[in-house]
Amino acid sequence: MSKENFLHEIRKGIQLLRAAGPEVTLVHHNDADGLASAAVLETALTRAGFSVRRVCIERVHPPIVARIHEQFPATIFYVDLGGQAAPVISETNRGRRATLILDHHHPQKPTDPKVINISTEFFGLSGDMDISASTAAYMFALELDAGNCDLAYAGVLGAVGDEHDREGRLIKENREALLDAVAQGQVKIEVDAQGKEKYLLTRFGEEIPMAQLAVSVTTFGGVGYYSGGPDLGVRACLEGLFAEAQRRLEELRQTQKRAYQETTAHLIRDGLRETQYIQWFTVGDDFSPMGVKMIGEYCWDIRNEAFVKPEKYIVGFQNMAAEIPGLGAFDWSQTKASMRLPTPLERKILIDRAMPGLSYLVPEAARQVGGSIDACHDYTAATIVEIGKEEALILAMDELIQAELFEPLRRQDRKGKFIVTA
Ligand SMILES: [Mn+2]
Repeated sequence: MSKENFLHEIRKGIQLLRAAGPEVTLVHHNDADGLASAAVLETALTRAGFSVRRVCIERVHPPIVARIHEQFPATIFYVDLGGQAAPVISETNRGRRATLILDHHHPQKPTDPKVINISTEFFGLSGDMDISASTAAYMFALELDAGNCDLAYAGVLGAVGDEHDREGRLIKENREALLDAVAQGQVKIEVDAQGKEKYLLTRFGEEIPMAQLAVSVTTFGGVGYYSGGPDLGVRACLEGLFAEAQRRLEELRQTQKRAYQETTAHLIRDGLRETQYIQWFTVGDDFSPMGVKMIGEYCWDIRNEAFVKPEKYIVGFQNMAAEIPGLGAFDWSQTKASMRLPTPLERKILIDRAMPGLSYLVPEAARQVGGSIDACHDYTAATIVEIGKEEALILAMDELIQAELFEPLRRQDRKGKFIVTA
């Protein structure tokens, strides 16, 4: 349970990769951490002589995993996602491809010997604050070749994107990457009056605040998901905001602003639908061509607005496009549900433990209506259900909340459950 064991597992992964041939399909997430991880690994693997195809996905969803393992006769390398889905990936792979997972979310063990899950949490490295996927990717790159130390700044960018510096500074493994970047003159640390650190990317001449760059990279991946955004995002991780990226970024921001304004006007006019504990709405296809990540971002954005009830859970739905860039068409009719909390309700859940958290409610309700289960936290969660099952999902959640609140005197310490004290 240590960094040494983690590096040992990485070396095993590299052996597997080398034995499996020169082609690698690199599957990565579309947020700043996922894009920075992809930038680090694509560069390091290409330098090592591999030919790399990148596939950027918004979520690990069984039909998508099936398509990836059918379509590409190459080694498959998941980064910044897949750790929790290791069993699904194993069942899909069934011994076909050498598959590597490098992740920092709560992991599950794979069940296929061809699948190696190098998830930081298996080695006691906390993916919540200590190590981002991009820092893990940087460490992987260093094990491939010490000459990859010049990628340190991209490791730091993903950590900042995942807000691992939210308590004032990067720590542990993320800090090692940061200090490597500082030593090479790529990043500058500034400390404000409160002692909070700020990181400036100096790699490309002018000083670029890394928090701001991470937000821009996430805009490429999320807003631009269906229009080539992830490619630009990966390039921006490596080269900063070059002129073409800057221009496209402005367009994407406009697209996002317009979609948000129209939806907000709609919700103010017609209101959200409500049950006893939940307020919900669907944008249908109105967010197209933005990625489905955006419904979660939007729910977060409006959580404390005057037209939102402070004591009710927020659920927004956005329909999934019938195509995944790089993977082709899918014959599905599905909608992504994102859950967020207004601040007063969040306090009741996280601090008072007086209401159930989303990490309990959402997987449980999704199971009841045949939805997919993915990483959920108490304060943010998501699932995918068939179009038409929206209301059933909401009612299932509402009933679960009801049951939890009126089951007397229960004390549950299980993560995600809440505690009612008499
Ligand atoms: Mn991440």
